[in-house]
Amino acid sequence: MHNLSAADAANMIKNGERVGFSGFTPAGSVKAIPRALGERAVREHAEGRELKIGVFTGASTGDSLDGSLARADAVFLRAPYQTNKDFRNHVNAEKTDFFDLHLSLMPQFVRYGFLGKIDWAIVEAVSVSADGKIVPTTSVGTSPTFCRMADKILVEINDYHPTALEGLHDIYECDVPPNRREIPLYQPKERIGKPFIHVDPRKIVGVVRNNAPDETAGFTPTDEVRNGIGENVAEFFAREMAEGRIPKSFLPVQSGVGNVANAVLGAMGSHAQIPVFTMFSEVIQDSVIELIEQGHIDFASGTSLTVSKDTLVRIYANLAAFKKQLILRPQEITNSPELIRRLGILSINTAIEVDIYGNVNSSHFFGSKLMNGIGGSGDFTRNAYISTFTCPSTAKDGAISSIVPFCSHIDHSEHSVQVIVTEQGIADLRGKSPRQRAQAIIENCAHPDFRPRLRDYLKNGKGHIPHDLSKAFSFHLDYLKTLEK
Ligand code: 0RQ
Repeated sequence: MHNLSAADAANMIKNGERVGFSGFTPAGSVKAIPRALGERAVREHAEGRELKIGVFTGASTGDSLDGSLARADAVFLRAPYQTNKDFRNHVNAEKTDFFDLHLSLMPQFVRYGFLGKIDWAIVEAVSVSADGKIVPTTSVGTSPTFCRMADKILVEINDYHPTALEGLHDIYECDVPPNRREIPLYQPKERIGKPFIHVDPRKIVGVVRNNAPDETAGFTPTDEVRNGIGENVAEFFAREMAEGRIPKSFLPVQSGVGNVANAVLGAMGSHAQIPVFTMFSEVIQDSVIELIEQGHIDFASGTSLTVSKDTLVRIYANLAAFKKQLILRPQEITNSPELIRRLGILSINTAIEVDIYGNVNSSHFFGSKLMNGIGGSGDFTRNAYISTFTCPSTAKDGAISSIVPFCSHIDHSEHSVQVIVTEQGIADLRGKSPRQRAQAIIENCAHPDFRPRLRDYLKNGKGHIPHDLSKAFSFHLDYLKTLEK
């Protein structure tokens, strides 16, 4: 295999090319090559030559990729989910085009040709063999499909991760309609694919070596509000089980990313009535590993191991045992609507805001500013056995209600969202009309300070969904006015 420096590899990429990078929130994202590409773009731009590429990934990547390329103004288009501050600012300043999509769709969008020709796949791996077997590091994401569809492949071997990771991954790709069949997975623990990505070795243009750890953000220590949300979620699922709507053996759980999601999972694990459970999720966060260590989770299926450095050290110290309880798959499998329905997943995702009729905004502030994106929340919400959304009842130190008359952006509609949980309580929306839903959300989930105003809104609205369009965004507009002062 041809060894290259990161700069040599970056020099091969031409202006206007489309690149599929490994990486998922941001585990397993390539680092050295995109950083070198960013540095090259700065030089090229200084000399008046354009260097901008199309960036496609599994989900969010680290600062070496999204941050470096945004700061170098080296991206003409990106999809899907991102979490980088500089990249987000770049998108919100309209300096680059970005579109978001359900993460399960990413591999098939590439396979169906919806994103144009993919020129390069650049993937992080622990090993690559002469016959083209690539063993990924801490995530799978869309890498198998990028590698198959791209003309050329660059592999970034990362020595920070042990080669003993081989065997952690289960690589399976779906076929193209009309030949597509069911995904033959009937239990989260089953294996259906290969432990490596198998490519035509003639497509591998070179190998770059690196040893930088994943650029995973840490968690802020949990607080009373997040713990309250967690306890309410755990209480809700325990009650559902006690009342016979969830089987006594429980059902597999999906949990989103971020501080709230981490706290919620911790509370699920410590609830006395919730039995040992399995995760069928996309992201495996710190709390999942802690619950495996404590015996509350027996198995976790995901597409990324998004854990802090300390947690990764613990996993690697005990890797043989963890490999029996963890599996990493492509995101079209972890987030597959077919599998989410079949396995009966209990989904827990995080909202930025929720409206009184049950629509959820997970991705934009005040209708216009991108935060991270929808991620896999839509894949799970639309297809879950029970779909729940959590958020604190207020944001910005209590200055704005997270429960609003009408969401300023809608990612998940009232037709898919079943349960809302804040630190105030639980609103079970199943089987309720719009007015009944509004009452449940206002009385159980809204912060007491905002309830009178929400009650007035509902009282004055008319029709099947009682909206008053003149006041639908009044909460947002009032908050924005306070910022102008
Ligand atoms: O901003 O730090 O500048 O004040 O939003 O809020 O409380 O740290 O929440 O880390 O749990 O992230 C939805 C963003 C929550 C995340 C979101 C401001 C708030 C703060 C973050 P500041 P917290 P978390 C999994 C599946 C995508 C959908 C999903 C996310 C910042 O969970 O990206 O779950 N989800 N996908 O102040 C104004 C409001 C606000 C607000 C919060 N109502 N108005 N600002 N904030 N509510 C992901 C994948 O699939 C990969």
